[in-house]
Amino acid sequence: MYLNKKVVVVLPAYNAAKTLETTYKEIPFDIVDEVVLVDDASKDDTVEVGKKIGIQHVIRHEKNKGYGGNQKTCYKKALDIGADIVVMLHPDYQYTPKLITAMVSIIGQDLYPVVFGSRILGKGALKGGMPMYKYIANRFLTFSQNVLMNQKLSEYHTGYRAFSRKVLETIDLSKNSDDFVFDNQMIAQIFYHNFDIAEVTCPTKYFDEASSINFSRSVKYGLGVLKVSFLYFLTKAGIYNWKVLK
Ligand SMILES: Nc1nc2c(ncn2[C@@H]2O[C@H](COP(=O)(O)OP(=O)(O)O)[C@@H](O)[C@H]2O)c(=O)[nH]1
Ligand SMILES: [Mg+2]
Repeated sequence: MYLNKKVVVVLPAYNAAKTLETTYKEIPFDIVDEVVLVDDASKDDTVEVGKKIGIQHVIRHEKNKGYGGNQKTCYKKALDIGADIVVMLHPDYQYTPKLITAMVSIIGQDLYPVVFGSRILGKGALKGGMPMYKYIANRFLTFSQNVLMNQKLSEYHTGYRAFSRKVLETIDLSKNSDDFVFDNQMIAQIFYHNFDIAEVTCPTKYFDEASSINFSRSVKYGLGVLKVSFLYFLTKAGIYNWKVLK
């Protein structure tokens, strides 16, 4: 609990057996109440590891739904078990769980309803080994998105995010893609409903288990996020009515 608010960490997992325990052990259980692991039909023993280390809620998709589909299950479960603050953390140990305390405190003190762990604030990304093409793409996409959405985030692509219950109850995640672009649609919905997003600097690590997305999937993702920002721009300008935002 943090200031009487229930804190739930959700772990959207796909083939995370090797890194799950290390990630889980670093979660600050002095403030985190419960953990939800959603396994998206992994080919390894993610579920067995999750149960062995004592994660309270382990859910398995029988069929692979994708990263967005996985998160839909995560947030639904977190709200069902009464979360007031939800932190989404990748179980691939790319982002340190030690930052959860800082992120939760920003929401818990009612400063901001959403907090992102940013790899781009500061110099963490390249130092942590982010491939140069991903870094350049991130910077280019972020610049374009800030212009189109009239916002000022340091990046739109981090996998480390915390939300207040109110935000998750306000936006309609069921309309979003089941693929990676889900994350970006969620940001567009958050801004559309006039919630602000805070950012904290987050160290990041790139190693084999922490990064599996290849070049062609990255390109598909890049085009997808530009489309999201463009539809957001058109909807805000009253030229188009993008139902996902509403
Ligand atoms: N549910 C689901 N998650 C996936 C799939 N492929 C990758 N992921 C997850 O998506 C997240 C981001 O992928 P990752 O390879 O770490 O990308 P990177 O860290 O941005 O290079 C990780 O938490 C992966 O476990 C998939 O097919 N289904
Ligand atoms: Mg990763």
